[in-house]
Amino acid sequence: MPLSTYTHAAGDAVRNIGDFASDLVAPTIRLGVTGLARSGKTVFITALVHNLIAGGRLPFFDAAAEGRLLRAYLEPQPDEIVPRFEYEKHLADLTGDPPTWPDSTRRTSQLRLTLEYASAKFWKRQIGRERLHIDIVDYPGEWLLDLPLLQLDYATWSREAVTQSRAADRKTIAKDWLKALSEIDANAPADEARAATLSDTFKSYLRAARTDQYALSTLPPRRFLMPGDLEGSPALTFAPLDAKEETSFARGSLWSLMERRYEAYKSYVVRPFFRDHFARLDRQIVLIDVLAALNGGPAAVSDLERAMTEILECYRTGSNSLWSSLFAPRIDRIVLAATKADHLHHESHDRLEAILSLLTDKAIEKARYRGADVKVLALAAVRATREGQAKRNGETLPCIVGYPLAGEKIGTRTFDGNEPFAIFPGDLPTDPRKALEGWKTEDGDMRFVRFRPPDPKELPSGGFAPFPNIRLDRAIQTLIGDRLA
Ligand SMILES: Nc1nc2c(ncn2[C@@H]2O[C@H](COP(=O)(O)OP(=O)(O)O)[C@@H](O)[C@H]2O)c(=O)[nH]1
Ligand SMILES: [Mg+2]
Repeated sequence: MPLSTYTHAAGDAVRNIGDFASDLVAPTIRLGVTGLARSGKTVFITALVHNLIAGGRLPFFDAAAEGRLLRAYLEPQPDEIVPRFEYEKHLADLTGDPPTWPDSTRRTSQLRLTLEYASAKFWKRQIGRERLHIDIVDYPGEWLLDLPLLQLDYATWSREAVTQSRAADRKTIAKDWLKALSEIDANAPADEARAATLSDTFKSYLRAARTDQYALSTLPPRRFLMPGDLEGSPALTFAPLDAKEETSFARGSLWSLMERRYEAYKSYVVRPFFRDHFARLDRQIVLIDVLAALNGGPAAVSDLERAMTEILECYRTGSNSLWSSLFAPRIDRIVLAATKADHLHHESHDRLEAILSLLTDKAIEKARYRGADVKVLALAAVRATREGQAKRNGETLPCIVGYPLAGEKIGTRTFDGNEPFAIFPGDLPTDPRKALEGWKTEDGDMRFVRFRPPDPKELPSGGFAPFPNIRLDRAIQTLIGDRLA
């Protein structure tokens, strides 16, 4: 048996027996990092690992603050067939000259970080060091939205999908799809080319329905828009059909081909993801780009709210939950984090947290009730701005200073990525309900230009220490702090 498999299995066994670390087998914690596309997963993982390995300043992470975190290093991950999270490459991007944000990724990946620490109990007596493996699993939040499919058969899913595409607000974007659908006889003999064309038309409609990254919530299957390594495989080449009055379909009909593929999608794509990845997680952080949604207006906010409710539904672990009969999830701590808080002045960070709390209120109540601890935070894994003061109309106002990315616009000005600019982000409303109803300041949309990552050469540390961040340490403390106590 390869050593990594051995340590993994042994780690699990140890956890079951009790917290019992020895030099031979270290316990393992599986930490899930998820969120919708562009929410900041890659940047978060890179910053977290960099801070722990390079000894970043993490005052609210007890083990680090108390000097008990002795060493952190990467080790080969236990799951041989999951791609490795490309930490070195992402870090090289962020610390390059000029620094750039890492490429976007659309699949799951994994990284094992090992911590050596002294437990608080023994620290004063200076005895022993213990180890903890942290297996960090990065996966698209969109995939969680497929969970309800496991309970739907093809006929039911088809009916719902077709009804949805006929809804008033979808009619225009669904025009081509509805036309193609009306020309199809579900009982006609199966034809590969026709199945493929129909599936493509359906996917084009889904893509169009996604006005931007947030309008996702009612459009499964999610892999259609985020296929990862499965692009083009039969399990992803299906579409709903209109059964009309029909209730039975011939073997060899288009309907039965589509039905088979839909079932294959559930069995070979959705179910294994939940069973092999999701159900094995111990702790979870869900990253949420609340500011982008606020910037997109009330429709974007309510889409985000709906998507978050569906995502959080997956973490309900009680006996009545949607899927406790299918798997036995064991996540007992969840952090919901509003990312990119460095776009705001620090006075607004608590307000951002309040907005996220409100947005996820009902879903959190359910999760709490079911036994998981949930904490809401605003954070910036990599702080791309610094705070300053600037004069405007004779008044001194708090502002943030950063380098807007090349091509970003403020008013009539287009940036080239090399000039710093002071921005008045405006305060978030004190009443979070106001923010959800739509929030505009006198500066209109200029609050959320995207910034370049900070230039290591300009940091006080000269680039040798990890990037500055906002509340990253609190996230780490909540996610793993108790395991280092
Ligand atoms: N200012 C700022 N921007 C961030 C931060 N984290 C992510 N971003 C921005 O969000 C984009 C998407 O982040 P990424 O980690 O690739 O998202 P993912 O798709 O969830 O992995 C990045 O390219 C950055 O522009 C942060 O902490 N601060
Ligand atoms: Mg990513």
